[in-house]
Amino acid sequence: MKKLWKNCHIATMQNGQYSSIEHAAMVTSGQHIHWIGTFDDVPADAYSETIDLNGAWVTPGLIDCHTHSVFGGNRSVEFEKRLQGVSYAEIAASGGGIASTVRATREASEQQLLASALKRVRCLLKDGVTTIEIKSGYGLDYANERKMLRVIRQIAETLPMTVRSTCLAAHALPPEYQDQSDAYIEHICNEMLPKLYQEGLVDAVDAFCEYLAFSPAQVERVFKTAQSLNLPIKLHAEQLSSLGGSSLAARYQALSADHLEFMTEEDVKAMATAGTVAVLLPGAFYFLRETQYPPLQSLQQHGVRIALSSDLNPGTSPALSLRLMMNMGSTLFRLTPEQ
Ligand code: DI6
Ligand code: FE
Repeated sequence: MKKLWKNCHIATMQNGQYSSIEHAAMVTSGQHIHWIGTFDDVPADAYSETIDLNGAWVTPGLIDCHTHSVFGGNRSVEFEKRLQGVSYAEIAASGGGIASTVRATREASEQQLLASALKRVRCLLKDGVTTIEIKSGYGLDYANERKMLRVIRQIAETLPMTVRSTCLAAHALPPEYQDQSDAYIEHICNEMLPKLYQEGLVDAVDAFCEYLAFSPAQVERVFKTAQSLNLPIKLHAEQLSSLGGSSLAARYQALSADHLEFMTEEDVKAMATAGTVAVLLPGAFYFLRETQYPPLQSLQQHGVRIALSSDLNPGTSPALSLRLMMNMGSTLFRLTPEQ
């Protein structure tokens, strides 16, 4: 049976030009769009239902390809500290930052994590997101990474969205491995990742390549393991310093390298050649009051494809709207609305 949706604006992208249909209407049957046009031209037919959209916009479903939507606790205290001049790196060095969310996430039950994550993901869904990627990375041991990944699978079963899970066990050093980062990487590669993959909980692998997290050599170990499991990879790279993580990601044919404020021209060329997508995260840029801009001109000159994402997380981007990220992509990064 066909349904008629009326009283909306419809976003169009014909011939690469963005435009809209005003006073629009849409006819659907099942999951398919059957007809789109102005209300005056609606084909005469028997409609099982007429839905008034009250002037809403109809757009393609948005994709949020980088989120940390599952976590325990919150980091409001750190927000206050940062306003007093303490940096993200200093907070991390004193046991706060990711480590504080790890403590809260380990303490939380699967049910508690699911309940709090669903609230956040529902916000994104209401904002137009129909596909979401969610990372682990606040468990940092087998049981707690597994707990997070299981919650991600449950989100997929609960909400009418496409949900992809990414294992980010190499996000930070867990307290059990203090001063033994190589040993933790070995543990990820030999134990955690293969097991979690075999349990069907992992769709992709990510890591945090940064001076306060893991080195390119350590990340490469994780990439090799991912490759041996045939899992796609992505990387947090060049967010706070330039380590060449994005070039490394490109060498491993990564789906994307994300953040990229401190990337070099060489990194840009490597990503262009590999077809690795540049995921820019204006929420984290804004929230950290970053002053180093990702090299947009260079990315565009070399034809690197660019995506925007929320990076939804409690520390550097407590953002629940991808539309706001689009706005920030324009106001902060000078992307045109069409781009
Ligand atoms: N970069 C980020 O922006 C998030 N993780 C990462 O590697 C921040 C995660 C956090 O601070 O909790
Ligand atoms: Fe992130």
